[in-house]
Amino acid sequence: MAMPTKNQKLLAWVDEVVKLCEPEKVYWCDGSQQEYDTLCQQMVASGTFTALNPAKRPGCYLARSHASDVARVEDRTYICTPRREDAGPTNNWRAPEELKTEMRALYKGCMHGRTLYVIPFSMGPIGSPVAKIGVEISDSAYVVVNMRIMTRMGQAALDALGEHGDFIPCLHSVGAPLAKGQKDVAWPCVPDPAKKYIAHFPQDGMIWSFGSGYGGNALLGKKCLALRIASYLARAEGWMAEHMLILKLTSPEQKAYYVGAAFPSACGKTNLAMMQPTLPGWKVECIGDDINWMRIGDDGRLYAVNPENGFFGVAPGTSRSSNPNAMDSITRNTIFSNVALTDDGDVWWEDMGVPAPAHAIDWKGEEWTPAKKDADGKTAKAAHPNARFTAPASQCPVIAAEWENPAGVPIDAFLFGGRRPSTIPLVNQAYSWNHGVFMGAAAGSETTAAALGQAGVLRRDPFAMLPFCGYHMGDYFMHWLSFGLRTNPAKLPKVFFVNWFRKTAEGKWLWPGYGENSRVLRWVCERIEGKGQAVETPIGILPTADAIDVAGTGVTAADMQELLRVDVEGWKKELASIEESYKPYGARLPYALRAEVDALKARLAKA
Ligand code: OXD
Ligand code: MN
Repeated sequence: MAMPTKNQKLLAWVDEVVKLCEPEKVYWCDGSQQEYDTLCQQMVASGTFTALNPAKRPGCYLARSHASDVARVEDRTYICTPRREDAGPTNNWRAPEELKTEMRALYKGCMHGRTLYVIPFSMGPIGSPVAKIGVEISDSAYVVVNMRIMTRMGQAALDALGEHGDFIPCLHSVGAPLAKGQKDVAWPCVPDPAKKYIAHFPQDGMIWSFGSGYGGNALLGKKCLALRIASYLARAEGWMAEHMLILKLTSPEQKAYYVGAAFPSACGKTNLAMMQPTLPGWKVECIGDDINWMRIGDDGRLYAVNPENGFFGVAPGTSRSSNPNAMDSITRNTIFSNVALTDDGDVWWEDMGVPAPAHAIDWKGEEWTPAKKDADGKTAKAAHPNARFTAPASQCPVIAAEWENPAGVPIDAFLFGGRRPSTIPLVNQAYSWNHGVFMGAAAGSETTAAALGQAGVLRRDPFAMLPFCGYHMGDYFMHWLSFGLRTNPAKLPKVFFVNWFRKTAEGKWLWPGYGENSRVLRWVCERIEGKGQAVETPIGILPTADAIDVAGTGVTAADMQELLRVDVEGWKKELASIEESYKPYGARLPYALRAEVDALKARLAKA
């Protein structure tokens, strides 16, 4: 058979994996629509997919995963640097050769009875100088069709790789070989969570995943390649791979601004990325909702590319009021995972903004009514809280015209944030690049009682990269700081810390959020222009009481005062907690961050 590539490294690697995993068949993906349709139909026939009602959701499918296989498994995620200390205190580490030996034994014969798919893909627009080619080998057709939406997948990526190009090998198996004549299940995986592995070998530029078929565990271009491996490469090569949305904001004067924003998971990144501003004349367009690769351009500014091609968004909570543009992106050609199936062949999830159906099939494939209770007596969820939609970015009604620009877009501002019910103001501009890095390093989110059984527990998630940094976090901070030396700091984005999640002592939200966040973004733009009513405070540059127009929002002057208050006692505690969070980094914590702590302490002491 004529091979679709002459790349010897790739051919040799596929050969080696075929010998190890012993699949029944090998199939090279071309990325065509026909291939996608055929695989989807095969999955409908095998029970993995349910085709949704074409009159309601044309070209859409629903998959239900195994109950053990519903989310990223951080405790089974490994960064396998040769030396433990290079993975750092925030990553699970295994010695590379030891884990390879352990995993090779698991991979031996693991694809019996299955097809091995070779999935060439490009992270970043094909041919962009910043794009990286990966090749995923997987025994999951679900992975193939999701990768076709999330990446530029198929022959075009192989052609870009060429005969001598290099690629990042990504090996994935659901870990469920079939004996002769054994009938397959709808969602093959390794049910025991302790036997799933998401392994990264940064020095080899290689990813091995075993036992899970869901999300970031299996779609290896996303968190594994575009964040963990890419962050490692970025440090070595002098660029940045960040867990950030990228948005374009256009003012009524038609001036465009580009913003990168990093928030921990579940803080509304996808909502902000395609927000509908309530401020008249302002427009938000989306460039990406999850990952941002940046390089310094010839003019000294940071240029950002979204390496992805689609959205893998959390469905529950997505509604016409929280994110109308996401709702419009998923009307067609979308794969839904672990949402509920309505009797008329459509999908439903909690907080979708439409009444619950009287009857549905829930994410477990069981009968569901709004009265259904779980074993613990709580109302049973129809959709899993981590249910997802996989939708082409091109279907977003506000995708920016330049979203595939191979050179990227020049970033004007970075936002960091998280869910912080107290202390942290609505918006706070950093005094300097280093102060901005200090803010990013201090990002974190407070958990809710519902999620973890303990309310008000703050989890630091520096730069929202805690689960995604492929090396030592202290070195990562140093890498961020180094950009203040790599280019003229005046050319770097201005840095802001935002907090849409402030509450009153009684637990009421102080800020309406969603489209009203455009009011904060306007102030950010004013600051970029060197304007905007602002006051220098011990913690940073805050808007004056009337700098942010809240007319018509219901936010009172007293609310605004609270949202912008410098809570000196709260900040003293905050600083102690930040210092505590630095401890694990030891000597690899850059001195510049300690200096920022000391400077802030001194400013607070005088307040
Ligand atoms: C995601 C995450 O899935 O950050 O994007 O968890
Ligand atoms: Mn994410």
